[in-house]
Amino acid sequence: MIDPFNGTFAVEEIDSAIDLDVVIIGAPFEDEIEFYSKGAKKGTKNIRKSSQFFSGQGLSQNSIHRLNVLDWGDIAATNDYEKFQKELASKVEQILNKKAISLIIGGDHSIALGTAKGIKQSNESIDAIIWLDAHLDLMEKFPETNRFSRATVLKRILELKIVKPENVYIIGVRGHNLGWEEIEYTEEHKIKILSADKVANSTTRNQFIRDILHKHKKLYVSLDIDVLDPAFAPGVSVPEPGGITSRELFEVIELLAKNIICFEIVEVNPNLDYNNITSKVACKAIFHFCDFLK
Ligand SMILES: [Mn+2]
Repeated sequence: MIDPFNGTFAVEEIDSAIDLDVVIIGAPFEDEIEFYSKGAKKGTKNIRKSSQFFSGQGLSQNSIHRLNVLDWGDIAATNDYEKFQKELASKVEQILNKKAISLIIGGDHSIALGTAKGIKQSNESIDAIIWLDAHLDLMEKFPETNRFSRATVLKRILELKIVKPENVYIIGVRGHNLGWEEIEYTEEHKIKILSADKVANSTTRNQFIRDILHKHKKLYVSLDIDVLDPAFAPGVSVPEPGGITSRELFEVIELLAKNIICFEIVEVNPNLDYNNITSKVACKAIFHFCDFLK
């Protein structure tokens, strides 16, 4: 058994569980691509460990301690991407079929394809994908001939057709690590973008979120922690200056929380971190989500 995320109970199965609010799954996978600094698969364990640093009780009446949250442990470590995705998809499917929220702790962003397959396999459906990320992750291939990597994962998810591209919202993007083909793709397919500079304007940000909530009930939120400025989250493989603040991220999560049925946090890389600050901000994102989901 693992040491569970603070405020949750470790379990080996969820079949007998009732009245679940949230089930956590650890997804400690990273690709073998040399372009990226290694370490993202250690994020899972480090985030759980860092959660012990906090009480978990926020200023509101609600908290993770007042919800029924289980920690279902980790997907078994493997370098086989197909196998990993299958296992993750099966767990996400089982959680959603029990009407609980799936909360996945990565891992690099390529795990999201497994999450999306799990949503597709389940009896649940989503109305929109919210992609919080410094990057668009919409390359056809990257690097070189690789169709399956953290830089192509949103493109592969869209091929599953769980939502139309116009129901994808990317928040916090900025240059200069974008591909021109990705930008063209967002324009052609009417993907909605709230760039990092626009997130900083609270009126613009709140209007963007209100529009999402007006149109869509059930959301899949994929949080690449590199959406934050490297000053707030230095432990990421592809740091991108000019990012959003922790406070802005928490406000976005707070507003979306009640509509989220699947939430994932990826790209925390403990090898590149300082004093676990990136793992800690990921923990706070989880605590905030729990404070506001009811
Ligand atoms: Mn990403």
